[in-house]
Amino acid sequence: MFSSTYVKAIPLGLIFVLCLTAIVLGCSDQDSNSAQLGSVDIPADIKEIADLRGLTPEDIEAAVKTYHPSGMHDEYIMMSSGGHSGQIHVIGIPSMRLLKTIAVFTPEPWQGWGFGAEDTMEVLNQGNFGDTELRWGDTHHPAITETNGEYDGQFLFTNDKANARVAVIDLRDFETKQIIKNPIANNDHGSTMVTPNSEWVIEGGQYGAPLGSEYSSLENYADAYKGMITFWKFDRTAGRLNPDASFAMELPPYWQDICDAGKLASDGWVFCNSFNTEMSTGGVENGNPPFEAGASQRDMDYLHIINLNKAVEVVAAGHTNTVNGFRVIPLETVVEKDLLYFAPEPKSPHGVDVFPGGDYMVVSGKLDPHVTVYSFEKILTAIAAGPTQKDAYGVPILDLDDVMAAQIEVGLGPLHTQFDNQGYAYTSLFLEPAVARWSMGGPYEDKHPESGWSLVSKIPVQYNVGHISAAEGDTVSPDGKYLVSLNKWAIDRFTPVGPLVPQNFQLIDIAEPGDDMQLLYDMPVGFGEPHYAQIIKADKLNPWKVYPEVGWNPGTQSVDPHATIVGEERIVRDGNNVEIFMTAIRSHFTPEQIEIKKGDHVTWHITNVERAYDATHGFALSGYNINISIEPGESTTFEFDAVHDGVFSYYCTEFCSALHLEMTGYLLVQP
Ligand code: K7E
Ligand code: CUA
Repeated sequence: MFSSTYVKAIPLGLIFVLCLTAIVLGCSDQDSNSAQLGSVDIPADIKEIADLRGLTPEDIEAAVKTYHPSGMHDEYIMMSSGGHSGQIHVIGIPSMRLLKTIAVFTPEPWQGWGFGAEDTMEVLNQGNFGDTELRWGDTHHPAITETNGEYDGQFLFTNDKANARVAVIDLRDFETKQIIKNPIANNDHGSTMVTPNSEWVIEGGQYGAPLGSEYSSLENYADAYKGMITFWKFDRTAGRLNPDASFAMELPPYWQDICDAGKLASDGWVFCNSFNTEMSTGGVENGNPPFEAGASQRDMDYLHIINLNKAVEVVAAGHTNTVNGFRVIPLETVVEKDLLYFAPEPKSPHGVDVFPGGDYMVVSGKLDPHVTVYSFEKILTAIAAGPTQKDAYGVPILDLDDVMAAQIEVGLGPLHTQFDNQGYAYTSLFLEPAVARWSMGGPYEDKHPESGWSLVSKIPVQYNVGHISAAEGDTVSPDGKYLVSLNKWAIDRFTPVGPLVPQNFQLIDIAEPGDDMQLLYDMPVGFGEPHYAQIIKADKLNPWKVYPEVGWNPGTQSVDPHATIVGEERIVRDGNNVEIFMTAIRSHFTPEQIEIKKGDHVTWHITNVERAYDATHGFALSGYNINISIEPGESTTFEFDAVHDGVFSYYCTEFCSALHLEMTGYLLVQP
């Protein structure tokens, strides 16, 4: 059952479980008191435990492949979208342990995200819509920064479908540093895929609307409503997206869905699928076809093929309009400058995924049992030959027969595709539900010359899979080994917890070729409904253990001018303004008594002067909605108006030492 390389990779800590496997699998026929695996004695009572729990040999093999004894780290890390939790979840692979939830669009108390700390409030407020403080998001597609098409583990982007926002997370401290509200759109979806060196972060639109949050009647849909794709310029040194160097393209008001960046052979191009090319506007209550019928009438929608490099030139030459202060290439210019081509794709498609070599792209038609593979070489040839068809907006339409490389019948409800290192692609099948493994033909055929483009095998999943994520499975060199099926429905998989049921992440072993995929683990996801996730080799991440210097401001990633060192703690009064310079160290805040007057404006700085790994202090102030996490070395600032008189305790929320309960103080507010 184990390949020899697998056994070599199993550390001694797993021998116990391995022994169990050996017994149940019948690898050993020793007497009932002990058995042998190599030179290791196997306790016989292990078999009894397995029998009692009703575990099969396959179950035990799965346990051996995923069990992590205390202290063992995971080989891979999965960055999962958090769906409408608005956060990112960091999950170890293959143990499927939740390591952290990174607060992004939604306030989160443990990280002190959005409860006073100035740097966190600033980031959340960047994402406001006018005066409305948006305090949640719907994250769909996280993207790790890439160098030459490989994850480099430096930054992570994600989108908020609900409000058309994009966030930047710095993977040195796993904290969100920037939220950008798209100035021309109110929702997005094909986001945040990156170009192979992460110069551009893609934000494709979803539901057509007038650009810039303008009003227009739905009767004007075809003229006044637009699709869009925004390209955010990433400044890696600053660790921020630069809106002034960014731009958008106006697209026909079809509903752009998912996008992927070209790479290698197709570097400089971007691909988005679309639906509702019917331009249905719904209105079932007025006797119109409902959206789900109105938007599915045509047999074909359009794969959008976008020449990004050329678009950048067009922007540099100044051929843009300005919408809400943001540069937009108008649709006429998009057409005139040959920035956009369409290729027909089977109706109401969902995923579009670029092959590791960038030479093919695959689209799944949700309502079609095939995946359709397009050849980029053929696309270029067809463009050069000059397309003869155009859509109503003048966008050239390539002939499907001219650009298609293959169509493979994979099963019902195909959605998203990932890749491995064995020449296989994997497509989620929402309706079956299952994950299909198919062999990639063309230049990938040398891995299995007999198969060509064909379905190889399927593994059922529980249930209704959306995205799938394979280890480095959307890079130029996928790793294979593991695939996670991000299932929407769990139904009977876990102990019932009321009508709202967790999602189910299922880990699948894809190391063996052919029809030998194995389900290893179910992880309940009781925090929003994730969409996409990316799995990065853990050793590519190099996060800080403590902040580099005492007094560090994570907002600026530099020492804060208001950082306080031990011995310089003080309270400074200037009229009604009170400024507090505080330190935190096990097990006291200094100062411990602060007396102010009602009506004072308080600016409060706290520096955690610890240098020990994990010596985080929390800071909670009753009555004022202040709750902060101060990690080792961090300096933080918060401000408030002393609107309540009375006696308020502040205390440390992290059990940091035996005298943690004494890590407290009094804020006395005189009437
Ligand atoms: Cu849910 Cu990529 Cu937004 Cu498919 S998307 S599942
Ligand atoms: Cu610091 Cu408890």
